Amino acid sequence: MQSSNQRKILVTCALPYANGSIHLGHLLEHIQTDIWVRFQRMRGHETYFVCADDAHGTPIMLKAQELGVTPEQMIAGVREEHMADFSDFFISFDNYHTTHSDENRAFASEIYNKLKEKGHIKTRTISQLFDPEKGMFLPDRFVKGTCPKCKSEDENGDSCDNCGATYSPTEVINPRSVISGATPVLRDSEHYFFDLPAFEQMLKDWTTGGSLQEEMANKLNEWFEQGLQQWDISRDAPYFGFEIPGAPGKFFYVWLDAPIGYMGAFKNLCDRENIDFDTYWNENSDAELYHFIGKDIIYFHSLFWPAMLEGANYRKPTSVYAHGFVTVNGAKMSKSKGTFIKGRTYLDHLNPEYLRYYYAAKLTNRIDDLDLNLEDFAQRVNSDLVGKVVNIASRCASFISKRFDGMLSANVENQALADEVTAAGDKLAELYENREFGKAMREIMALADKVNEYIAIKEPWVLVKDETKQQEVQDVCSLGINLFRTLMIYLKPVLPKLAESTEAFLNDELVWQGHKTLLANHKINKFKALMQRVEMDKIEAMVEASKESLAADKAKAKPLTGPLADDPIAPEIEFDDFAKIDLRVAKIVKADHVEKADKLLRLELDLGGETRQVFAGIKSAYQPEDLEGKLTVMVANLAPRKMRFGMSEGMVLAAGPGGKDLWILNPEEGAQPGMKVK
Ligand code: NOT
Ligand code: ZN
Repeated sequence: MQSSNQRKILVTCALPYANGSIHLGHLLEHIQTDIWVRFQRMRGHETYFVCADDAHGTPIMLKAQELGVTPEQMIAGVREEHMADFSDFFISFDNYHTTHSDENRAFASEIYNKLKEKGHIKTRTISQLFDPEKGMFLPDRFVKGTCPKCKSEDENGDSCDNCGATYSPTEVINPRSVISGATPVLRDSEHYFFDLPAFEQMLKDWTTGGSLQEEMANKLNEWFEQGLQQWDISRDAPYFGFEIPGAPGKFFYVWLDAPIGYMGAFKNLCDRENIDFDTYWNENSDAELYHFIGKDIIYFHSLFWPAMLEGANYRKPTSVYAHGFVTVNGAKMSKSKGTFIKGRTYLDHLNPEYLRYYYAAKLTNRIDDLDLNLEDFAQRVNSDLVGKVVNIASRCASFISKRFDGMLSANVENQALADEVTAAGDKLAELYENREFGKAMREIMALADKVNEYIAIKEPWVLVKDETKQQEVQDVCSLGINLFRTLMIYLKPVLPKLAESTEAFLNDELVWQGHKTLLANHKINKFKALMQRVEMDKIEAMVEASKESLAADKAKAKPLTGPLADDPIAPEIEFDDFAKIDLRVAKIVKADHVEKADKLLRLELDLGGETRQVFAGIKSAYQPEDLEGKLTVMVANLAPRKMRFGMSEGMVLAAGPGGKDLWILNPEEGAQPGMKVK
């Protein structure tokens, strides 16, 4: 739809780091933004939505090293995973790029060069902790030691969890490098700084002139009062990022090229789809630019970023919209409680639209935290979506298809009710526009209540028994279906998938303007169940799985190094799991070939009185006669397994990659069959 009041809107979400999975905290932001974007698109505005992985920095470099892959390999894999997660939550990006891209390198260099030309880049030598073993400067979070204030041991390099003090890593007593354990030394290096204070007046004007959230404007005023500081934008090699033009061995700090990544992601889209980049980014652009972010990164988006843009002659954001953090069941997301839930784990158990709706129902346009209470979540989704909205359709649909061949009536049975539901459109649009999604959801559910009441009073299931009331049945149910349709138009930004199924059912595309009209003399399709109820046991299974998936991750982070690096250690187990395994010394009393088996030998093992038969895959390395009489180690309490050749009653332990290189474990003489191996 093209009209004179069509807006041009570019929207971004914060860029997730390329070294971890998407979790329900990220998803609050992506869902919030996606709802807003889908709403704008439905209203006919030219709206682009871009995001990217934030791919640079020390933690990403180190994580890749730990995994024994290049950072490029790691970030490519993570980006694939992130894109799949977002797409399964119906986040409708026009582009999902990476900050490690040619576009981003070009913009970062260009912006830096412009700032430098204008004298906004300063250099200064600073002294920082350096890991002499690893040969690198240590970011604060990679230093640990004793708190200089309260003397608590093993505290962070920049703050103490015990007494809450903050300090510089150089003040830490007995500091050590988290990476190598070495004692860091102080070392000088020249750093590049962005002259933020030079932009103070511009930032003040931007703060008061724009449409910033009140809390954000207050926060900015606090920062202005404390005085703006120069910002250190360089890091020394080794660093995974972009080298600073004209400064060999110096790299842009990840936070410099992260926001520029918004431009890089959009440029990549522009090149692909022939969109004019400058329309959105030049100094005098009349397009709108919005960044949706979490409250923890306001400083970067409301100070550094507008100042960098101004200094490099680009437009500044129209606004920056911050949200609070997600808590689960009233507490910080916790790995041990299983409430640190990854997007993928959620998807393995639950419908993504439940979460989209629940977040929408609780979102305001303020920076408050949002609690995902899992019982309330189930209850809310079941009562609102299944019990109210979808219920309208399921109560009316079968009468229309069975009695009236799927035809909706030409009459409007209750004009006042129809008008009320239609009239809500303007107010709902305003609420969506202002990101008051919770209020919008409450309005919509109040309308759904009214429609349900109407149907309950009319009782079409009673009317239908009276042959003279058939027209009324058709009229009542048609109005019910029509108002369900209007409500689904209103809900489409939140529930795109349910809206799609509704479109198929109604034979009608749900467009925003459609809320002003009703379908008359219109044929609909057979009703199929549109949404299942949330089941509490699925939620419990998700929480359980979240405990597991994190344990597995912990083990993944500790692969072997050296020649066996391609044979990673299995996920971590608890001591209790280990204690379940009963290892015993066993004597091989007999060994034979097994007919038709290429890998197996049949062993008879003496466990100090008891004899077991075990089929072992060691034929490539041993002749049966060489084994007889030897001691080895077996898992004595493994449940017997029926194999093609007979029962296998345990397992013998062997080491090696396989083939000829395979050795059964061989306790020294003196060990007795049946002894426990500890
Ligand atoms: N990766 C960052 C984070 O906190 C967000 C970067 C957003 C982009 O997860 N930047 N800016 N400014
Ligand atoms: Zn302390």
